[in-house]
Amino acid sequence: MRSFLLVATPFLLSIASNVAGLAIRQANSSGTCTTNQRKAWQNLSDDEKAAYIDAELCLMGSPPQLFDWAKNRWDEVVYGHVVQSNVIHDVGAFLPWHRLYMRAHEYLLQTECNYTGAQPYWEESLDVANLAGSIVFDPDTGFGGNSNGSCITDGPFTQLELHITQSTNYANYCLTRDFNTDGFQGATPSNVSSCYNSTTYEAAYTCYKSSPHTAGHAGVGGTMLDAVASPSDPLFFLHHTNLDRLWWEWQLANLTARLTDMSGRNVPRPSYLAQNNFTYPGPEILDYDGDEGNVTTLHHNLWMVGLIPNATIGEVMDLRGELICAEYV
Ligand SMILES: [Cu+2]
Repeated sequence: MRSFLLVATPFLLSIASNVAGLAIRQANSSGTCTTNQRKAWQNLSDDEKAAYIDAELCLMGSPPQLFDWAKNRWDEVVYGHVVQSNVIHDVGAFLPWHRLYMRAHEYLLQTECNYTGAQPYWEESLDVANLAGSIVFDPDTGFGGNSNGSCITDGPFTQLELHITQSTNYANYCLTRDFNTDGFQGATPSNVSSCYNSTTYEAAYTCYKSSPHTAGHAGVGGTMLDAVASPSDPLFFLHHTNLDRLWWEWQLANLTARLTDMSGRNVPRPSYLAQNNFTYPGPEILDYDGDEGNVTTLHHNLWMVGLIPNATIGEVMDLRGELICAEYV
């Protein structure tokens, strides 16, 4: 058993050693890169859904590339979130970090698993009235359904073996879900539109985080409710891509100002750290976050743990930039 104590070495190495990964940037002359046409899961054809699920299974079945302890590529994807859970939530970088993490996942599907589509999203507000009836849980075309806290028993991920928890990367456990209809209510259109009406980034990210973001985690429950290891449930990526879409819609409402509107803390509130048993982030990460103090700026570094090259918040602010290169359709 090994814990995840961060040391400066992997962080620095992951900055320096990713020259090959630069292909992720798709330079274009028009300044509007929209190669990744991200659709709602509800609007995918059965063939498109199957291609996405197959690519996820491919990642889960692929050998690791970064860490000697990892059993497969999925472990490494999950680890990227686990290892810095105490500095990517309840902070200004919350939305930008997860935007880049969604791109990392999408990019690995495309480059390592022959996936030709883009990252889909879960339009959760459509399912508030009937969470269990959502098409995303279809065992034949989707992610499998509720399991009331036990191992899921239907769908393509029933055999998924998970290895990483908050305290170890050598666990062996299963994917669980435990639906909570009340917990899902933060995804209602009225909650989403009250976040949309926020006038500053700080108000917006706080609102999106506490309403629609919490709704997806709490509504699905089980693994998704784990603040650290929730990316273990492949549905995480549809949920967070939807959240990213909401942030982008908010940016679009005043794009001139909001392509550069960044703020918030770099260190979560003590109450948030305590509530999740998170340690106070150490200098091995705070010294390299790119900001002078405890205020998040466009210079803030987003650490991708070697999955893809690191980037700054400034580089992910425009969804149509050469790094994310996406459009929500
Ligand atoms: Cu997260």
